[in-house]
Amino acid sequence: MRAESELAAGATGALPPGQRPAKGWPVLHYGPIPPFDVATWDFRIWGEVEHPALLLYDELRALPMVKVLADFHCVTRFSVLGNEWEGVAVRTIADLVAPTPSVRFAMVHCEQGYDANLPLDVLMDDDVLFAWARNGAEFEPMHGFPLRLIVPKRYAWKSAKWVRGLEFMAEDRLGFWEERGYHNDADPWQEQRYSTVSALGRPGQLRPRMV
Ligand SMILES: Nc1nc2c(c(=O)[nH]1)N[C@H]1C(S)=C(S)[C@@H](COP(=O)(O)O)O[C@H]1N2
Ligand SMILES: [Mo]
Repeated sequence: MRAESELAAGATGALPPGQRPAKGWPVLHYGPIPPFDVATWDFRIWGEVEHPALLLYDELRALPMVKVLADFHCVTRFSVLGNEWEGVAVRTIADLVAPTPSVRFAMVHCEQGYDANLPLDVLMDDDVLFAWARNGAEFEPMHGFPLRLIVPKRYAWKSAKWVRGLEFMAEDRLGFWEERGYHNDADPWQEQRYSTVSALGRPGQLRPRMV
């Protein structure tokens, strides 16, 4: 297990442009909260890999655990600073399946068809993890239990909740919000919020729904 301090650089404590600190930890997603059944849940890893894998819940939780201290920035302008995430490093998952040299992108697949795409180098960053707990407490269902991706250096729609699959890909494909006008790269420090500007000269109107 890696020491927390080694990974503390994932949190800058600073606000990217146009962001404000949230009160608490807001809940934001499209659609209903999916039910979780430990008996039927699994996590599938496939695509351009040598050894496709299927992890059951207990198998996931038996993998080596990491903690990452990192900030969280939603495109709707709230940020949650200084979270201690707990879960499994993406590297650990990748080592199970051995991605082929052709892999340059990945898609994270979630319950109910939500998905999000990332370049391989972004996914493999040291502060990216598949998480199940924050600040010492397992997520409530609304925050993505039993498993969500955390990508601290990208807007939080890439931090997909209720993950059920990871697909390694040679070519890029757009995920759920990327198809609906959000920026493919989504770097909050560069304010890469939307891929298009509307005729009114304002950013696109698509917004996640607050529940
Ligand atoms: N499966 C799924 N994951 C999702 C979303 C979603 O609609 N469905 N919304 C994203 C968005 S836009 C944000 S800001 C974060 C919010 O996470 P939180 O509710 O834990 O704060 O979840 C992301 N992950
Ligand atoms: Mo978001």
